[in-house]
Amino acid sequence: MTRPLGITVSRHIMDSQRLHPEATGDLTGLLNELIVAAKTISAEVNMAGLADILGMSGKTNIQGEHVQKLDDFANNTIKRRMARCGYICAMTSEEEADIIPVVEGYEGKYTLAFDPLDGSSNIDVNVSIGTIFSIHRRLSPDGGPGDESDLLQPAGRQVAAGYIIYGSSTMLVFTTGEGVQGFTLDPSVGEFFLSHPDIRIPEKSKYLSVNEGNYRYWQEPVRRYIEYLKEEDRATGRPYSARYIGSMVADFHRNLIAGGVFLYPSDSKDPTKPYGKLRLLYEAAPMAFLVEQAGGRAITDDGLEISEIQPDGLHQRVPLVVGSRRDVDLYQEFIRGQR
Ligand code: P6P
Repeated sequence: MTRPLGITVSRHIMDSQRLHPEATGDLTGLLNELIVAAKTISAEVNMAGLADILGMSGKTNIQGEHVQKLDDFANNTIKRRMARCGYICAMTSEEEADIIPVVEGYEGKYTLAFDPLDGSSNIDVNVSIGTIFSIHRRLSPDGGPGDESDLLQPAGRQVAAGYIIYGSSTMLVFTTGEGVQGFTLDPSVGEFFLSHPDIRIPEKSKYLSVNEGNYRYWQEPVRRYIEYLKEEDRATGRPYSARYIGSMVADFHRNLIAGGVFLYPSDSKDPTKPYGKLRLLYEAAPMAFLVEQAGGRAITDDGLEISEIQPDGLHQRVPLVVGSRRDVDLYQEFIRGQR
């Protein structure tokens, strides 16, 4: 039996580009370079359990977190490939304190923010982890190196965003503003094939995704919202089921496909992190673009649209409530005192 002709991600991107005669092909080129990096990381992640790559590299990143060897590998893979791709003028990574310049003479018209391996604390326990990326059009004049102002742009101005999840299979999920497409890697041929066209997140869900270990540290409306979702009321599909892996890409992906609301609220647990743990530029912003393109919603725990926040730092943290639109709308009623 001949294998059905799958649509590769490169073919999908080219088909999308053909719909935009004004396109120069630079975004296509950027995405294709990112995809090569993703395949390289996927191969390494899948070997992690076998090779002696597990364990700490003995370094800590800007967040003060132990950097595992796979974190280093993923960060360097993306940084080295993208610094010479010719499509970006500046980068920022969760693993690097400062802006990452591109190779002189290779400056392009986009910027890249990325979390090379989110959820890396789960590497050693074989839980799905992921790479997250966010792309903006530079604001500074074309030509020459970009600067922080090119990176510090609101999520609503993203040109593209997505993630690669290294799980039971490796998937690439991304948007360029025309819906959300999902591709699954066939490692036997090294190609991503379209497996989840036009992903839509269920408008209302039955899954709650939050670390309730922080319950005592949350604002009172957050606690009341969580308690509401756990009450029994069959008419409104309650109680919700709890699903929390502690790897945002994995939690987000499950919610995107099956529906759900994910929260990482601000908490009083760590005075140095009053706004929770997640970063805006390369975690909340790309997930906000994706979820909105799939029909969902993303706000802070004060009810501000993630897409409208003007970033004030490369590693700024924001509280996040993201997922099925009606679940996030309901949260906003609690935080506005309407419930
Ligand atoms: P907690 C992983 O380290 C991460 O940044 C996200 O991927 C994940 O959602 C979150 O932290 C989990 O944090 O405090 O619940 O363990």
